[in-house]
Amino acid sequence: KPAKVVKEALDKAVEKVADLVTPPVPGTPGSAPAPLDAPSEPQGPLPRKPDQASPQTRTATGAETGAAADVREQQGEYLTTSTGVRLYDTDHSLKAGARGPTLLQDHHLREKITHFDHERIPERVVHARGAGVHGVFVGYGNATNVCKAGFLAEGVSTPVFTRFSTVVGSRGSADTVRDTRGFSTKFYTSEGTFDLVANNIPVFFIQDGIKFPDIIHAAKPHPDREIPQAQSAHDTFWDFVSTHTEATHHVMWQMSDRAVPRSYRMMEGFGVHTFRLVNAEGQTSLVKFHWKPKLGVHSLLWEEAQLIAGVDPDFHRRDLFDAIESGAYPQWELGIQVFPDTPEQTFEGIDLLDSTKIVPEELAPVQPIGMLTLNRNTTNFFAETEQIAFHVGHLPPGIDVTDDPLLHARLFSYIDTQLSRLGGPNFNQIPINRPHAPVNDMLRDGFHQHAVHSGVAPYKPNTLDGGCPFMAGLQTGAYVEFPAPVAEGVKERRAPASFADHYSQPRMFYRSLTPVEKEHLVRAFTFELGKCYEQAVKERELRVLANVDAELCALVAAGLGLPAPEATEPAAEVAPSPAVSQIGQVWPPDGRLIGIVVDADDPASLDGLHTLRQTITAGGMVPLIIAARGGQLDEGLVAQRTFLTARSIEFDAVLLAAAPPPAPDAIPARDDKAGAPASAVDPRVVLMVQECYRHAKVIGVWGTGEAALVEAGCSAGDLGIVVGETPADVFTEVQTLLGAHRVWDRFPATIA
Ligand code: HDE
Repeated sequence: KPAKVVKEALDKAVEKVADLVTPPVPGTPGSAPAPLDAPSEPQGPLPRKPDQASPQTRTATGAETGAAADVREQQGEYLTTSTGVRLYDTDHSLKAGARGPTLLQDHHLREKITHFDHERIPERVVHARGAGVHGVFVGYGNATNVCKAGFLAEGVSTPVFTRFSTVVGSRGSADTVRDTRGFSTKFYTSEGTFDLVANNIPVFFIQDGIKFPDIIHAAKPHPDREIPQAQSAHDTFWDFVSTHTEATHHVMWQMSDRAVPRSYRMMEGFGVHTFRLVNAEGQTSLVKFHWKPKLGVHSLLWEEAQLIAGVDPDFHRRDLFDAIESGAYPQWELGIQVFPDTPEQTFEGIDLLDSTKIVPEELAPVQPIGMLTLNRNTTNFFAETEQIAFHVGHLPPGIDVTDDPLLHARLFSYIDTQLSRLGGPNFNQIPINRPHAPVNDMLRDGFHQHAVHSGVAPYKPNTLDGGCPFMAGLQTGAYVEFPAPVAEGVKERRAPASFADHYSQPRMFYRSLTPVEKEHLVRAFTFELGKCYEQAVKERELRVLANVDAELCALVAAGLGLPAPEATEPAAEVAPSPAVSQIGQVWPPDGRLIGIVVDADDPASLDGLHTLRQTITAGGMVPLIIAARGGQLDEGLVAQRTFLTARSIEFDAVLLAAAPPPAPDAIPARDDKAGAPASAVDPRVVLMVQECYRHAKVIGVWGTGEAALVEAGCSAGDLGIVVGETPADVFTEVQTLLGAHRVWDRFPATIA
């Protein structure tokens, strides 16, 4: 009898499972809707894209783990649980009947939700918003006389990962806010990892790392209601920097165009601190690291940056990924300024341990020593960009630190922060962080230990593991700290006297800018201080600016409607450093976006566009056709943007092949009832021309396009407007003008 009961129960269960496994007929009661285009058969993995291989990596034991072990394909044959059990349904919880309660027994439900609940990790306390990509660094070989690091030798190619970031905002904040940008590069060298954790501004807010929490607390949103996000235009920031005057030099750079880059690809990078290099003979030099972009240094205008923050908050991230996807690999030369390693550690009177000072390039030229090419996008943002962990202490033999007190706090901070961000001490075992040099450490256990360490003696000295591992020496590649003499004195909390000059270099910076750059700087100060509520804060910052430069102070004061105070410190004369200015050179227009406005209903506006597109692409730029509607316009010509999706801020130059009439989805720009004639041109095209003009962008016109120009209040004779008969003629001149980035002369000269 019992056997019969069991058999009946089993049969019932099998029947039920069979019911569940047989997919219900779509459309019948209780069935899920038929999936759209979902594959009905299990599929093998899709062929991996060439860029999907993870870096060649090794575990902490030194065992190699290749791409195959680390990259998990989404398109496996069957969906499984995390323990590899195949699943027959992931859309319905296990319930007591179709309308009954959910059963606690449902392991798949609980595993899926629990994992989801824990998907987020703490964001970086600073530099939370970033974008990272892979690349390669090739040494020129000319640095071997000052540095023995193998990756700098001629032709040596080293895989790298570079992460660009803003400092203040959260992970989801906009890319184009006014802020310093991070520029961190991990070199996976064969002698161990080298991290160059740099910024796009060559100086820092503070001279001693103990002040870092203060400046960051001041810059972050106000603690009571957490606003503003990713901005320095608020009282706490200006309260701090106006009372902590060593920040002045950094603030000058941050109020300049440097803080609103056009693209990550068009930024310089600076190691900020002075490092010590050691060559094969044991001789040392002091150096500052620089990244010089092949595309030049270019910025947005403040109004553009603000518009982009709303229209396309991912502007920089998208720009970087699109460029790499299209094969336009951004490049930078790594350069060094080299100074003799003297006991004073100064150069031409500039204290090399003071991170608020630069050494002007006119005094110590930047010598290129290798080339960085970023050529591969990430496969998984979280696994790579989010989990990468940089550390200024990751140095290969040949690169050593100096006694810069800012650098020393960083040597502590970066490892400490990863403990909470990446959940334990084994973060260097995460694939993106794994060194490419063999690892043979005696670090054991801890959260997320991936290595299965063999042996019984993870200590030294030992006999039980045969004394392994052994110590290297200078000849066998050991990292030996340079025995630099330690400064004499007593223990004290005090800065050297040479750190006290807070105004000469800010003055040098201001006086090195062109009039239009000075004007942008004045406007930035006026904007940011204008956003402050506390009168005392504004007045105090004006007193700081009075010590920098009287003209600067007077202009900002005028904008704020406050009296300009007198300087309280004697102003030493300084020689300008033209190298800090961004204007005046001609750069390749590679990677620039060219918008072309056409009339979808006027075939004449498409004449010559095939050839024009080819010319633009061949010149390394990206043509984007803008029309009233999307889709095919002509054989091989597609509108990539519509008047609804396009905004001027996306383009470096705009070409008008037509003056399209208002499309049905346009909101009328004028009130016809007031008697004004309705615009003959789509108002969004008119706005695009007006914004391009205001933002000093080149505008090219042919065919009926001139009517759009006129409707926008511009005319053919205006600066930087190229009118011609054919697209080819017009574009040749547009391309030449793009070399200067903007039509700078369009800005009224209000400063000498
Ligand atoms: Fe950082 N900084 N920093 N910093 N920093 C971090 O480390 C810190 C400083 C920079 O893309 C944190 O992993 C202190 C100067 C970049 O992942 C943290 C001090 C420069 C990045 C930290 C400084 C930088 C960071 C947060 C004063 C330019 C992004 C997350 C002594 C040369 C790295 C992390 C990435 C990130 C601390 C000053 C650049 C908290 C204490 C100067 C580019 O450890």
